[in-house]
Amino acid sequence: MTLSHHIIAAILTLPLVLATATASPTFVPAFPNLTIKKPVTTAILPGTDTELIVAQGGIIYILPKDRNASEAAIWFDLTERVTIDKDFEEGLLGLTFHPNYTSNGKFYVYYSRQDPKRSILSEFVAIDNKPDPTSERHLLEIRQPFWNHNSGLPTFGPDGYLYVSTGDGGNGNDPLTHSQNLFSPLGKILRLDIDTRSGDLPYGIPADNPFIATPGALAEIWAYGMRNPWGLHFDKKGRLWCADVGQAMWEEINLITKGGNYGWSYREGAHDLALSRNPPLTTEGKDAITLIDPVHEYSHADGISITGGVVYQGDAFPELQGKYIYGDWKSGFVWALTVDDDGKKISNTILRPRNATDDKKANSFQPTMFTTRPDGELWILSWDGKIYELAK
Ligand SMILES: [Ca+2]
Ligand SMILES: [Ca+2]
Repeated sequence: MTLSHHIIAAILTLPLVLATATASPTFVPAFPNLTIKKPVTTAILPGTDTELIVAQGGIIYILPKDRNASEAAIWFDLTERVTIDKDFEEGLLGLTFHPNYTSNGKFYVYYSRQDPKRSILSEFVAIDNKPDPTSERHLLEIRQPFWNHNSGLPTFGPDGYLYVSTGDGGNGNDPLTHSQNLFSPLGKILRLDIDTRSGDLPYGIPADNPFIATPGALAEIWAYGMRNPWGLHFDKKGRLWCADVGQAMWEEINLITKGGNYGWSYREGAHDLALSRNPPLTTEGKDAITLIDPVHEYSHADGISITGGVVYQGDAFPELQGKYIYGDWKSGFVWALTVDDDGKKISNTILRPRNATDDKKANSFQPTMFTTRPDGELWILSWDGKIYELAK
């Protein structure tokens, strides 16, 4: 073999080496015998190694330790309070724990009620890690004009404030133009100080909320122009990620900044929405509105409804470290997005290919949420009630 043969051999070998180094993980059922109907999210019970899993119908279960378990114990049954007209998008949609839960026992849920149709953000208190059903304190009751786009998934920021996304109220194309309206709590990310009170409110308004001095604007608003955020996640760097479900064309991922306008329903993704019912966009002068484009978008060639994710910080898959893992509820695609510290997209790679066909029965994998478990690895919840994890 000559030197040039060696070089050719080395070149031929190179792609194989690279392929090995970047091999995608596989997605395997983590609890083969367990089905949790419409899982929405998981949460770690602070101060313990217990994990909870939220079912959209209104029950919070304890995730079994036994991977062969076929049943999960109930931690909190909210079905008497969670009332559902359309179970596709209504129900129990969020759970998060107070940063000082281990001393005050407080936790927060977001759920649907009817007559009138509304979304409720409530505080409960757990005593010795057992929820006290008499402890409910309503923080927000947001009227919902339509059954869809209720968003949810409250989460605490590193600043100790509670963030909750609300969705535009529903129907299609934001018919009531809630998202751009600073008088409306819909189509927003709200930020509350649940440890204080402002006036008669059951919570406080953080002094640095962006619209606190804007006449008529809701002081709770942190960011606006959202459609139906599904997944609100603070990463270890303190960045707030928000996946926003699109209308008919584009699915998007945003990095949320204070006071930011994320475009809906002037724009879907980074594209003007022809059916926008908003007044003409003012782009100059003191009333100029600046719309913030998503960090990343994908078209409906690749899916139909984004499922927001988390930045991976685990050890088992070093190649995923620092990447935002997310997917599409319908197509079953899962991707890993790399964004630099300035919020600029570097790459977006496929971790799991699309489902083989559009037949839902044949393709049961439909991610509803990506969550982080106590060991830093991921759960991937699926609409079929199964919980998946990554495997090599
Ligand atoms: Ca709604
Ligand atoms: Ca947007």
